Amino acid sequence: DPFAGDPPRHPGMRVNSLKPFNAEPPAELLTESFLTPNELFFTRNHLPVPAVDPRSYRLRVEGPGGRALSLSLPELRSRFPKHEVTATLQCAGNRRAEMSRVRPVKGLPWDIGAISTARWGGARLRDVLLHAGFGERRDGEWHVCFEGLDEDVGGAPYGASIPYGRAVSPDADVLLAYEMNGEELPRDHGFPVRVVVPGVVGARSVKWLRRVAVSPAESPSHWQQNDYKGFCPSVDWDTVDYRTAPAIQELPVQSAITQPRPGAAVPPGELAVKGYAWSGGGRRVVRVDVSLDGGRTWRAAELAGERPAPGRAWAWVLWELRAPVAAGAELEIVCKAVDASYNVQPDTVGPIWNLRGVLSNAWHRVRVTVAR
Ligand code: MTE
Ligand code: MO
Repeated sequence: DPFAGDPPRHPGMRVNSLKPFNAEPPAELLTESFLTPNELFFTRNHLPVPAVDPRSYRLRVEGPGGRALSLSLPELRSRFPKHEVTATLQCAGNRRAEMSRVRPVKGLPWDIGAISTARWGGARLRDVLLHAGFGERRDGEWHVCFEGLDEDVGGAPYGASIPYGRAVSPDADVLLAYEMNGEELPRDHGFPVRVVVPGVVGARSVKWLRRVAVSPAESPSHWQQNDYKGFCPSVDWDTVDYRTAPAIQELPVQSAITQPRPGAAVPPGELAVKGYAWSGGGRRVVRVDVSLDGGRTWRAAELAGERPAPGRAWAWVLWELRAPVAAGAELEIVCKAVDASYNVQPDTVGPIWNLRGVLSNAWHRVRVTVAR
């Protein structure tokens, strides 16, 4: 069993697949705290968790125009200043289950919990690349490719890439993280070193990082080339051509209701509706609108979160709306967020449906009854 060496996990996680391990925290726990506790942080593994000996661990950095580095863990920690960033990671497949209700899609049936937030600590990727002699700018199209220590049966590692400009930008805060919420990285989240690319789809934040390579081409990995891309609703598995769509990087604006849960019977009186909202690319969430009547009337929710630097809103906001509800009422609670570019969420799933079930960010709807 290639998964026999996987670490123990929190029994409260909602498991979507055991081998490889894929799990999300229950929705009501997700917004209990601004930072997600490490043991409740959603886990998205494509392969078995590699067993890494931190004493022999080396990170290789290479590519044309720079010198090759081989960094031990103590070297990574001591040669580069530790930088801390609070960032939300979201899987491209978050809320896929809602898409499957329109028409079945291929992928793990994530509910609304394939998103979590942590305070990450590590070396800036920028500092490591500049130390290796790579420049602030590069003419033409360049990418920074990442490889994990986890390999498929054919020996191919998990891999992904980001554009060079994001990797070296001092404002993009891309980290080679060795800490998560003040602790060393847990094994499920990439021990001993992972990439954290704030504002970008989780798939690019490569865990168990073994190699960073500057390259004129995107990562050749399956997960960069033939997955994590969006398509027209009419494209099916007979007609899909992965070369025609760009790899997902920054994600669209997103929000969801974590409380109450669908089908709940809530007491009459004052109802507290809670949830999260987040947008990609560092775009701050400026407003969350909530409706209790299926979208006919709306009120703006109270937002709570950190005060981010402009264009660097890497973390979600948690929101809450309190409203009186009458005994016996049937409510359709709806939320939708607006980001700093006034991007909004689509009202229904149908027009954004895609065969892989990614980028599912329609208005979130939760039906509840108010008890008598
Ligand atoms: N890195 C490696 N090496 N292997 C993986 O399977 N999964 C990716 C990314 N990095 C993955 C990886 C995907 S799709 C996501 S959404 C995030 O890790 C999830 O990070 P988490 O498990 O820490 O939440
Ligand atoms: Mo993902």
